[in-house]
Amino acid sequence: MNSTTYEGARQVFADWGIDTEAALAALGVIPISLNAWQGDDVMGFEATKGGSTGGTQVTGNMPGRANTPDELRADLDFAMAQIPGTHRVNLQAFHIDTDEAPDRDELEYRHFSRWVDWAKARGIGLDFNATCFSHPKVDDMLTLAHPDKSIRDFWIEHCKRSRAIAAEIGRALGQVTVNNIWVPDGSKDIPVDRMAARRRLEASLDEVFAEPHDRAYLRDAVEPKLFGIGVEAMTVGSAEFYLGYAVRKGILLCIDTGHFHPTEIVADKVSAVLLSLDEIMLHVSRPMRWDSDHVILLNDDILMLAQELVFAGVLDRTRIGLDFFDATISRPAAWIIGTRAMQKALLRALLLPQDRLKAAEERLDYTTRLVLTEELKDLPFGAVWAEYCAREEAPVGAAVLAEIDAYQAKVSNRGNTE
Ligand code: RNT
Ligand code: ZN
Repeated sequence: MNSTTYEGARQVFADWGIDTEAALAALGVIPISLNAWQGDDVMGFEATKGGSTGGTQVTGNMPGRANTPDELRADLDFAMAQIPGTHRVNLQAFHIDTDEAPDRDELEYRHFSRWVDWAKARGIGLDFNATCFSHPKVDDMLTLAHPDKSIRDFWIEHCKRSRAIAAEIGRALGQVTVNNIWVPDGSKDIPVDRMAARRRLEASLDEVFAEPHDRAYLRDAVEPKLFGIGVEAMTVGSAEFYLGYAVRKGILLCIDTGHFHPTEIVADKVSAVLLSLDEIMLHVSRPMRWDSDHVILLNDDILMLAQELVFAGVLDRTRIGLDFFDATISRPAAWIIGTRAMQKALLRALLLPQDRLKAAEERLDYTTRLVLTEELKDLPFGAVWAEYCAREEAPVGAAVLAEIDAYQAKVSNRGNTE
């Protein structure tokens, strides 16, 4: 049997007791939330763009950055056409689409209604993020935990409005929108009153989350981080801070795979936190030596994470989003590579003989477990992926590159303004 064809591969998997059709059906209903900010180099569309500061850093100068919401939507349309399945788009509050010039504490739903029209026309969901960086009121890397009440109040108002806007987006689309909050707050050098800073962040968040919204349309998420440039000594919103906070409040923890010590295995955290939380959000990223936000690849970290989601049976409690930004390559290519890598990892996990592996582990037969996991690496996953892409009218192999090259040629006269 020729396993380079789908029929051949289907038989190979069937011999292992695996139904490739069931795997494809499962993969087909997993939406991935594409991080819109990959398309505009995390700059947004506000009247004054300060560039990306406050803990996010984009490098590279490939022509073709999206300088307007229309350009960003066109790029997302192109990228999504190269990605099999139906996905979502994750917006930042600075991705406003309006002729007005609202500050972050003045944002309203109407500043985003064109995004909703676009999403509705495509039948896709949207997610949302408060944007607590790249703004003059990020003072000394402090926002919600700033000692000055007027600065805290500004960001509290921004985060409240983000939640309200996300809830209204969800209502307009008839489905859940996640509003995620990440703040850069921390200290470059060793602080002497960590407790005070953490109490301020907690009190600010309590105000942000005071207003109830319909869970059918809004889910709240909070995103911890280990450290950032300029906050090397302490991040106020650390992993422990937000895990406790999310458990107490019954909200989502947003696990960014770049926000831990480089030797930590993020896949290991999924089962640990989902015993205490209903749902999690993921920002799948690729840290290289630090939280560098490289485009995700089909590497061991992603494979292990996808396998955890599948084997732990928590796909329905996990909202998968991406978080990377690279301006050294075609920006839509980054979404295409990254999203497809996540999907390929999920497909591989869905094509594994889960029951057999778990049974070996349960009887402490680690020899079998290791022989199987290594032998399974040779299964013809690629043929099943190619079949999925063909059915979804998405390209595979060199055709992906041809699509990207043709699109990049069209947008390269845009110029990266500012
Ligand atoms: C920063 C966080 C945050 C941002 C985006 C742009 O370290 O990961 O999620 O990357 O909001
Ligand atoms: Zn993130």
